[in-house]
Amino acid sequence: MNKDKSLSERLQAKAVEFGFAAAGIARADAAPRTAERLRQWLGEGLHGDMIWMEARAHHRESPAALWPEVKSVIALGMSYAPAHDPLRLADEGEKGRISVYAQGADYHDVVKKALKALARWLVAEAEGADVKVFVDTAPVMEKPLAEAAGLGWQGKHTNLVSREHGSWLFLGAIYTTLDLATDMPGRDRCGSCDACQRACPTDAFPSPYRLDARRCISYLTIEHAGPIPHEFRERMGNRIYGCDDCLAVCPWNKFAATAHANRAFAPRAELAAPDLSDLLALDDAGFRAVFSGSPIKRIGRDRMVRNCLIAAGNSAAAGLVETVVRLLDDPAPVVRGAAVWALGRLDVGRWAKERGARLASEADEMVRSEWATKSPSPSGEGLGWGSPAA
Ligand code: B12
Ligand code: SF4
Ligand code: SF4
Repeated sequence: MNKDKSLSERLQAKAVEFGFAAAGIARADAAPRTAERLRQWLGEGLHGDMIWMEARAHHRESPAALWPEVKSVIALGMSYAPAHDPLRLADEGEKGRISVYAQGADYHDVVKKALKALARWLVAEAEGADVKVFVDTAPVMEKPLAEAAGLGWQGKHTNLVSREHGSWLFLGAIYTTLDLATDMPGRDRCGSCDACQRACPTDAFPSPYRLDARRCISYLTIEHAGPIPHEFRERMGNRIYGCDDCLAVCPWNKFAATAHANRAFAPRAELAAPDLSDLLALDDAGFRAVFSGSPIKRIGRDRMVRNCLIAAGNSAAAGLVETVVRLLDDPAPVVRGAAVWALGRLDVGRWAKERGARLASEADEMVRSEWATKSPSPSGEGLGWGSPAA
């Protein structure tokens, strides 16, 4: 069949007009190993409690399983390349670190709007075309499809890396019934590099190209609802929403010009380097006011305050003690539990005093178990942890 090459070319030029930094086209069946790898990942339980990954796994496995009429996939990338080093706040314990991707506008909204505009253009150009647009939340494997469409390759950190935009692309996809001219797939250019594997603070890669989400700080701070497992608390440092470490160390980022970044993702002043003390003071209404229009709003106030309490426990900031003590009375058990841990790290004497006053009246089993676990101070001079308190 003689495919309309000029339509593919015009489509890619139009994508740039709508704010995308990268666009490519693949046949809908161009990523055949994806289904098996997804099944293996889910089978090993590496998705933790993201049960929504299992729920429509059969649709996720391939574009045709979701939509049998699909012929081509248009993969799109929108750049959020940061102007500053994403790791620059690592040693500023009283600040919370929000992942670069979440410091500006919600990418779901920005990318979806641009995808819809591009899809409308395509339908107007090619009579009879049918289209569906996806970003993030649909049962679509965006990374292998983007690789198949030539946007880059899935690096050892499992995200898509682009020669031009490094690790800083949001992905989206348009499925269409059109049989479009395709691009060459991306080629793996990781070589012998293992910078991302070494950078991970929680050893979340069982092997290159595979992520154990249950160990990933992005999962723990965003997707995981209960208490943060003890094993990861210290290693979270001051990361309170997502994590950039494996992305930030990738050598291909040096080609990522911030000029291509969509301005909607520029950091909002209050999210670039927030004070933990401000975030710990948020109630539900305050949380909604600060995080409206941001992807962070999805996790809700309790999970955010839980994350900030872990960061407070790692901060060695005596000035946070009174705020932490106030949160021992929070209505949400997950907040009270994290406050117990934070206090034990910040002030062992105060922790012992508060424990005496509160343990007897604490009804929640999980919070009781936090009081029963001794907490170390950041200097290592605490009571030692892991064994029941005397
Ligand atoms: C679930 C999910 C998560 C989970 C799990 C991440 C993961 N790696 O699967 C958690 C919550 C941890 C997460 C974290 C992040 N996420 Co996320 N996430 C998703 C989501 C919704 C699905 C991903 C998925 O299908 N995972 C299932 C696994 C099995 O698929 P996979 O990662 O592609 O696995 C492949 C490899 O393991 C490979 N493989 C397996 N074995 C082998 C062996 C060899 C030799 C080789 C070569 C390959 C190979 O094959 C698998 C299939 O392709 C996508 C959106 C979407 N709908 O696609 C966003 C998405 C992947 N996330 C995104 C982002 C930005 C992030 C974070 C950077 C956010 C942050 N800063 O905190 C981190 C990065 C953490 C990391 N290192 O991956 C972007 C990535 C953009 C890009 N350039 O790639 C996406 C595409 C969202 C978007 N629309 O832009 N995420
Ligand atoms: S996002 Fe952070 S915790 Fe997750 S794999 Fe990358 S470096 Fe590790
Ligand atoms: S840091 Fe190195 S190994 Fe990891 S994705 Fe980038 S090039 Fe590949």
